[in-house]
Amino acid sequence: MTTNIEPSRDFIKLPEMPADVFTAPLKKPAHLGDDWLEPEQARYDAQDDLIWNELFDRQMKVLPGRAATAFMNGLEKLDLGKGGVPEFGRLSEELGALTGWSVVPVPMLIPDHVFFWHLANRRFPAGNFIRTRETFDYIQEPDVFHDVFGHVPMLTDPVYADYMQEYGRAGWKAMRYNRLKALGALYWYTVEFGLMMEGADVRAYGAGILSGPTEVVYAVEAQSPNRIMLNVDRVMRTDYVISDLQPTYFVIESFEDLYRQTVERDFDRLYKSLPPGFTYANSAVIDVDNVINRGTQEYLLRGGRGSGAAPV
Ligand code: HBI
Ligand code: FE
Repeated sequence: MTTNIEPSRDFIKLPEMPADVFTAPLKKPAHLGDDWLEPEQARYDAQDDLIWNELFDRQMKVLPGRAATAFMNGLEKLDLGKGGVPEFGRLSEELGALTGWSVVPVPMLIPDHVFFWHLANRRFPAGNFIRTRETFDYIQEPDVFHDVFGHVPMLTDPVYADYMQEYGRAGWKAMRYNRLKALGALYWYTVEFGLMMEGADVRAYGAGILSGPTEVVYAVEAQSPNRIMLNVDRVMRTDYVISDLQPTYFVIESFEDLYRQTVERDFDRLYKSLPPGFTYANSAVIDVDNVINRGTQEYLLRGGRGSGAAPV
């Protein structure tokens, strides 16, 4: 059964969630409204700022030559290395002048429809906390370092900025067809774990890659993973793991190409023909793929995370 509520085309109002759309149950803290926004950014102390600075320095040792030029330029434009956790007000002002995006604080993972709605309005929801020393290397929930260091520099690129907004606008349709997992795969393989060509080189632009020390090197240089040219239709049928290095990365030619592939896609047609689950395993290489490197999958065959296998 489907209900007939459609969001207004401009997404000014938070779209109502039809009762027959299944989403993960998240408990909203009592002090927040329907937009899930914190009234103000958390205050960070000297210890927190030190954690930010150490995380920043660690990334700068591995990013040059591996991160996309757009990302490195974004870091510089926004001056994210000037010490400590950035203040969202300043960040939003600078980002706003460049591409019209802002950065807004949220307490934790927020519901999909609220997340999409903020993106559709060029607001990037960022975690209102920073990891501790105990969780320095691996955290489950996206903190301010992942969200701001990983995602925000990319939003200084005008075409990428438009892609993110289109992604948010596309969310509503995916929910109505109950195909959120498929659209989530697109986010995963682009915004979080995307690679791109720069001349003859492969570089990383995905925030999940760029905000940690290990996956940057693995994604760009290791023999294990497949690297396949991105095809939106194929990617939305591909399973993904969230707790280990990726068996496959998808590579774009340019942000223009990514934007065009997404806005030109007839999502109604796609969702109608898409089975509820995923068709392709995350390590699969299929007939239609334009393969750049076929991976050995050695890292995962040796047991992956926790096995002591080297990310080669
Ligand atoms: N909430 N804070 C936060 N950050 C996210 O990246 C996020 C979210 N809620 C939902 C969500 N992402 C997913 O809908 C997308 O990853 C597809
Ligand atoms: Fe992220």
